[in-house]
Amino acid sequence: MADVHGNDVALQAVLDDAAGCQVDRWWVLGDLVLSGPRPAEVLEVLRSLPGVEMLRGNTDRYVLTGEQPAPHATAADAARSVDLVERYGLMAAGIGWTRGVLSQAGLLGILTGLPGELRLDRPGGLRVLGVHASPRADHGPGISPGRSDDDLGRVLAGCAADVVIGGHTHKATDRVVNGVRALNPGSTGIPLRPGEAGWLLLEFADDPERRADPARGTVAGLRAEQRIAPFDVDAVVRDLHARLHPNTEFLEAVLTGRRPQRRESDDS
Ligand SMILES: [Mn+2]
Repeated sequence: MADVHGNDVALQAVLDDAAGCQVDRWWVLGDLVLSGPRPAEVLEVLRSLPGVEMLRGNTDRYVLTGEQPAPHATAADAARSVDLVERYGLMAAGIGWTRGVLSQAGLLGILTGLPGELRLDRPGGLRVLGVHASPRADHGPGISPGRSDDDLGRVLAGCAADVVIGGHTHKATDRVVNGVRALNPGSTGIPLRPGEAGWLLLEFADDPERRADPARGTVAGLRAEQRIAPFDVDAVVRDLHARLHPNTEFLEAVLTGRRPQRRESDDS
């Protein structure tokens, strides 16, 4: 999973979908808490998953540090534009709200301890790397279907992995670039298609218990199945209102698709 963004309804939909899939290990690739109405509940559920490992996304970093997406507006920009000041102020309010909820629940420390990447070395030699956006970066252009092979290949070069899985762009992806399989599960909590939580089911061919079926599209010793779990968008919107989330208006528009997410999103 990636980019759960504090959406407990979408998270539960994914877990319900996964219930029949014999998942024995979860990776959660960052942007765990910011934006949705239930950051504490999401963290509690995530950390209880079997074999779970999580990493820190850029918005998890914002919750810890108060930073906002670069490039920052200059003082001169801000002096010229009330809208700009309002936008930064609203973002700061959302970050502060999330930090407050997690502090109150005693869960902020979970974010502090998160690593920047995850690694898994399979018995058969397959090396798997989990990142938020791309190797060594939790923001900027990430793994997406639209990025050129050259561009993506440059970012993946030297990553010492056969498979790289990243989130951040919210765009489900399955490509092979310069022999590296690049995957993106799409976003669980703020999917591009409203109400369709994304996640990725991986099955390793070297697992003696469950041999992947070559006829089902195993590439580089791995079968990856993009899965979609429908969830109740209106329930999330109602909860944002009920919880007095400071970004409710903006998030309602994004979750319902009335306001599209940025096309080549740098900081989802
Ligand atoms: Mn992100």
